This record gives sequence, C-alpha cells and structure tokens, in this order.
Amino acid sequence: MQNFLSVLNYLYQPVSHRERSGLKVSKTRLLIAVLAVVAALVWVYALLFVGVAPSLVKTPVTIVVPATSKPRAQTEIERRLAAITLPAGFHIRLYAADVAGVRALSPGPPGLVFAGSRRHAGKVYALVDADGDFRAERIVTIASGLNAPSGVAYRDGALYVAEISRILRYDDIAARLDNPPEPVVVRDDFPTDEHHGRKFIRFAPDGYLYVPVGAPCNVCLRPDDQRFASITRMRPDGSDFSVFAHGVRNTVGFDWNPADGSLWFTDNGRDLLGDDIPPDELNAAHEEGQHFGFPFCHGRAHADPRFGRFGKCIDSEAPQAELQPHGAALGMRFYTATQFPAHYRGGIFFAQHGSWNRSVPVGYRLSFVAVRDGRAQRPEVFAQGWLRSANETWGRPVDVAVLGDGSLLLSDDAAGLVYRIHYQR
Ligand SMILES: [Ca+2]
Ligand SMILES: [Ca+2]
Repeated sequence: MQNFLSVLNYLYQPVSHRERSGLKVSKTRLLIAVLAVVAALVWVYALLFVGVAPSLVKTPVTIVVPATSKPRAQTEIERRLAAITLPAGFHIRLYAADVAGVRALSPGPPGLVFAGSRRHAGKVYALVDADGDFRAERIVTIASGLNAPSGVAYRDGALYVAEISRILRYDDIAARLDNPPEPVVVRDDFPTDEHHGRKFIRFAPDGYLYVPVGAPCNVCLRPDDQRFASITRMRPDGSDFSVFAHGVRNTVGFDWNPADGSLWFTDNGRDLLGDDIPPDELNAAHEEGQHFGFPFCHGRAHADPRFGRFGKCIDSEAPQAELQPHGAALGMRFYTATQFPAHYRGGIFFAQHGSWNRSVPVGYRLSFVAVRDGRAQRPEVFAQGWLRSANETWGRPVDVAVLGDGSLLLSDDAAGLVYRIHYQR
C-alpha cells in the first residue's frame, strides 16, 4: 500500500517535481503497479457486488460427438446408446438426429414434438414422426436467427417461444410447419441480461404461462427489479403479469404435481463455494408469493457467505430434495403415464446437464425421484454413460417429455440429439 501511495503521489506531482523528488519509477514498473491496482479493484467489485470470482478448480470436459447426418455416424450413436445403463426392462434409442443445440421439448399433436435450442443454434424445430415408428424422419426448422430460443410451449394450436427478453407466438403452427407464420410478440419487456437469461416456459393447468427470470449473476441481490431470481406468470396474451415465486436462482425445468397442483421446479445452486456445496435443488411451490432462499440461503441450510446476513434459511422455503452439487439439474417432468412400472408413476424424471467447474465432473445423466404423499423421496440415478471418462463426454441431457404412449423423450444439446426411453420386459 505504501508503494501504491508513493506511485500515486509521484503521478500527481508536476514533472519538474518528479525529476527533483528522486523517485525512480521505470515505465514498466509503473504499468505493472497500475494493472495490479485495476485488477484488485475489479476483484473487490466482483466479490462485493456481482458475486463472481475466478474458479480455483476447473476440469474442462471435452465433448466428442460424431457428425450425425451420416448413416455410419448414426450406427455409432446407436452403439454408444447401447452402453447407456438403465434399470432392467428400459431401453434407450435415437428419436431424432441433427437437432443442433436442442433444449426444451414440447409435444404437440400426435407425431409432432417442438423443440427450442441454445444461443448458437438460434432455431426452433419441429420433430416429425409421421409414420409413428418413434423415430422422427423429418426435422423442420420453424424459425431461425432468434436470441437463444431455449423454451417452447405448445397450446391450443399455437407454439410459444421464449427468447431472452421476448415471448413469441406462432399461430396454427402444426398445419404450417413448412410455411410458418410471422410470430406475434406476446411480451418483449423481460430483462435483456444474458447471464441465466435463457428461459424454460410452460403452461400450467390453470392456463397461465410460467416464465422464469434467472439471477443475472452467479450470486447477487437485485432489489431494483423483483423479477430477477423469480418465476413469473401471465395469461397467454401476456396480460395479468405477476411474480409467482421469489428467491429462485435459475430454474430450467418445472412441472405441476398432478396429485395436488403444486408447482415443482429444479434450481441450480451457486458456483465457487467448492466441489460439494451448495446442492442443486428440487422445490415445490404450493401458493403464490413464496420465497425459495436465493441469494441468502442455498439448499436447506447453507447461508451464503456474502448475502446470508440479509435473510435466514428458516424464513425461506426449504427444497424438497437436495440434488448433486454442480450436477446442473435442468428439465423435469412428473411421470403421469402407465407404460413404466408402478415405482415411477407420479414421480419426477430430471436431467442433469453436467458440471462445468467441478474438479471431478458429475451429472451428464438422467435421474428420478419418487414422490409419495406430496414428499420427494431419495433421488436415484436412472440413466448414465454419456460421461465416458473424467474429461470426456459425448452428450449432455437437457429436457424430458412424456409421449402419448408413455415413453420418455430426452434432449441432448451437446450432441444435437433426442432420445426415446421405453419400457419393455
Ligand atoms: Ca418415423
Ligand atoms: Ca433455495
């Protein structure tokens, strides 16, 4: 600090004084000192106000995917899928290939599944299985050039698409796959922040469209706009907008419990507290206005080291289940069909996209948690094998959907593939 003050003093002296002061500071040393000060200020700012700091431990996971348009590559994918482990009686097959960056899934009329995509793809797809063999023979691009159109929700003939700051609607879409209409802008006033800005959307049983707004940071407090770190909802035409749930860092998957109508959602835990805290969460909201803890409290009882003094864990809704830290729990669905054995009915399948900053990678799998009497039971791994070693994966599960026959679809944005899981003993 003394050196820093000396340098400042030197800089503010007239040149003639510098020459007289005898303080010898080479240009290189001065530059290093100034850079060090700037770096320190950025660090302090990041810690205090944004809540980010460089990760101390990081193992990059390489994604190795064969080009899927070649028949030989599809044979290779089938071979890899044969190595995915599942409970006895379950099978996983390729449902759709060449679906670049595929994210959320929303089944439409029979034989039609709509899909959003991540930023670089910018596309909305229709996966067409016209012949009913549970393999989409045609991938139609309904829209392209959109801003991270991650979320899609089909309802009453129309497809709703969520960009980062807009909700769009494509009317009569099933009949116009090859001639899609210009979209109607339902709302265009969501925050434009890209950090946690990608939106998973769905229609609730009550007909409202639910739209989350993630925290625009790793961890931060944004009292200036109560929409941040929330789940909002609106009528399909965009009216009657309100915040439904507070204190939600970043949910990328939710569904309603058919048993009691409660809203269940995954939430990704904050980063940079180490490999094993805090957990990701599975939450249940039973009424409007509940607070789920972020950024004060993570999991059931992890007070945030910086924001914990602004709110207590006991004053927020505890998660139904704590999930693997850094596993990145994303899309989830209640299993409401009957094809799968009784153990799975009424429970939740959820995708774990996989860690990006853990010393040993975790996730890259599909998990399940039974729900009994409105309570989540212990989570269990359902399908795994995409992560082939400590630093190589060939896929990253994103979203799940239940097809009309009771089988399960699973999207994979890294591989650009959609899989189908069915049960047959
Ligand atoms: Ca087909
Ligand atoms: Ca929470």
